[in-house]
Amino acid sequence: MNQRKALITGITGQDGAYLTKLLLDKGYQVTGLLARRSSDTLWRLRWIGVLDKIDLIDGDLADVTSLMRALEKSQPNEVYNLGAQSFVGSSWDQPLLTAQVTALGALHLLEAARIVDRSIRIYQASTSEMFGLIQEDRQSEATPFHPRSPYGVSKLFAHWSTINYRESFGMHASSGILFNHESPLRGIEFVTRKVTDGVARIKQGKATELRLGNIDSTRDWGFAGDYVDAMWRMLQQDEPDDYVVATGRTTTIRDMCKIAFEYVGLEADKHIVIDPKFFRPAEVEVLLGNPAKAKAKLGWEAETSLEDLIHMMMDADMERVGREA
Ligand code: NAP
Ligand code: G4F
Repeated sequence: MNQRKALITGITGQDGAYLTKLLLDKGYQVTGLLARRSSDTLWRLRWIGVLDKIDLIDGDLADVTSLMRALEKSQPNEVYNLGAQSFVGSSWDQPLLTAQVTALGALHLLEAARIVDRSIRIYQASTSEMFGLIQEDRQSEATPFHPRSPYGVSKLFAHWSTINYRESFGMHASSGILFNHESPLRGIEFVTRKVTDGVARIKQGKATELRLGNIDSTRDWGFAGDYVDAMWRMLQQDEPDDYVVATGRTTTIRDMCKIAFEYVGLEADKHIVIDPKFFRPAEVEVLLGNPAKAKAKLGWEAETSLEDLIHMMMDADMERVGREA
């Protein structure tokens, strides 16, 4: 049988690293789209041990011609569109950039695939941020959307574009509505990693406080290593579809912090400082996913508890902070 080929946009991000590892372990030939940056963005691929096993092609989601060239060159069976301006907080400061990359970038990719090879299977990285001001206590594929940020609005455009290309052109384009997922490879700007890095610094005497915004919001957090498996499963189905991927448990930021502080014998209340700078113009107060469809149709379930996830991230950050001069 021919070796299966995958192209990943956003390969240098958290999910890109875990997905690359998963696909290589399954015997895929993996190519990544590499956006031009002035500094090194390959650290995650190095950390997870895959950098010398993949091909990288220069390209950018904002440049449809680069996407067409990447598809022509890599000739993938499957494309995973993970590339995005993915930080909600920045999306109010850079709404147009967010729309160009996160919304139009997805449409560029769909259009490039329609022109180059309609049989390519496409995964679109949709998000629970699209639920925003939640319309149901537990959000499923049938829950109406109400995005609360330029990022959420952009992702909703990409989500509906994916459905539209499936319905208009019969393309195998699926959308994973993933709830928050974290790991030791999470960007430092996101709250879990900011917390595990901050707690490690306090424990090692390199900081005394951790400045946060709204710690009363709740999130349904899972482990990125579990979630990339759901992405792959979606593209193995006979028919394309949309799936919520979540744990079904929601926790406040405050309680997530406690898990991290208690792991190293510290009290969260003594170190957390609330800083209005980190509050958002419009908050998503609660997210709680219903992953029943993913379980029934994909045979997928989250395997890692929030406690195990935060402990894993704490171990990695204690080690990283300890190595710093
Ligand atoms: P991430 O770590 O922020 O990675 C984003 C990736 O997108 C990076 O590789 C980044 O490249 C790339 N990128 C940014 N601008 C680009 C452009 N103009 N052209 C091409 N690539 C570009 O995000 P993640 O956590 O891995 O998430 C993966 C995807 O899932 C994202 O689309 C995100 O919005 C979505 N999502 C994430 C979660 C979550 O909880 N993690 C939940 C739901 C959905 P550089 O490294 O060069 O910046
Ligand atoms: O960690 P966050 O920045 O993640 P957020 O906004 O939920 O977005 C992440 O998950 C989405 C899926 O739902 C993805 F689509 C998206 O790409 C990204 O991966 O913030 C989580 C919560 C928010 O309520 C925020 O207001 O934590 C609150 N928070 C409180 N203090 C903070 C902070 N968030 C950050 N980043 N930094 C703080 O100091």
